[in-house]
Amino acid sequence: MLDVQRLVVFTGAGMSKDSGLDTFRDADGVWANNAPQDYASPEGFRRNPRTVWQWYTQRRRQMLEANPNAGHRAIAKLDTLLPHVTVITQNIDGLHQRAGNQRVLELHGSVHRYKCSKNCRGLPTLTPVPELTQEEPLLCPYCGALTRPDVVWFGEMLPADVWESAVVEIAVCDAVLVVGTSGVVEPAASLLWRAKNRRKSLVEVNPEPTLVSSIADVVLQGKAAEVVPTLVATLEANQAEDRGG
Ligand code: BV8
Repeated sequence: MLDVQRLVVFTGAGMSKDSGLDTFRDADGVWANNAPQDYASPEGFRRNPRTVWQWYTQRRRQMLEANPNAGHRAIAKLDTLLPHVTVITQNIDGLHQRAGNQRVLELHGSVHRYKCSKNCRGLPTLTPVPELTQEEPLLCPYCGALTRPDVVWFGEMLPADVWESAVVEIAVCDAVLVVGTSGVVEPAASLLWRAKNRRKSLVEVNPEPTLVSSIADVVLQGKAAEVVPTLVATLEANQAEDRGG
């Protein structure tokens, strides 16, 4: 990462674990007690809109109460150290933005945005964010259909504009720092194989081996909140040394 000008930081749920938010596929993860098809699919929402609405409201409450951890803050610091940093995240918690990163691509949307479940205006009709006390899905102010979180559920396409931007950033970057993802979910993970095929340097930070480990040039085993700050501090020290001649 020393002579990197354009860096992509690709993150998953493990990035926010040190902020107290559960991952999905760890033993104590979200999917351990909640079937994804019931809570993170259009069919699940159609079957039980109230249940899915309340589940996301509860997660939104947790995400609002959580704070960016040292790993998020170190990634935000990269904005001041490198000319072009793009965070491509699968997370919906908004913690990278709260840490201060200027360019964040949310592949799977955001729990802090809501939209018409029928996308009645062609584009997602973003409606006002409901109160945390709202227990029933609000109705779309334009067509009367149920509203829902503006997140990407299983079987749904990723937002085309975000996806296209992510593909471009991977194509033009010098390196990818991959933090806290199992590399299981597609098409998000395919961006990492695109980077590999284009001979980009891949550095992975994760306490466990993952599908990504097999294509990473460097695997740093450890927690995001511990390893990423050390990595960024090393980069900063090397830059200072280079300036010092
Ligand atoms: C699509 C919603 C097609 C928001 C999420 C069979 C049937 C149907 C579909 C498929 C299928 N097979 C494949 C698919 C495609 C499917 C998919 O990939 N399934 C997987 C499970 C096999 N993908 C889709 O359905 C996608 N859409 O394909 O559409 C299509 C095409 C054309 C036209 C129409 C449709 C949509 C995928 C998005 C689903 N939405 N979330 C929400 O509620 O959050 S996915 C969910 O997984 C989250 O977004 C999450 O971020 C993402 C990826 O998981 P990770 O972030 O990697 O989290 P995970 O728990 O897995 O790993 C955490 C890691 O952190 C671990 O490695 C752990 O070791 C590490 N860790 C732990 N502690 C720390 C740490 N790291 C650092 N520090 C720590 N302290």
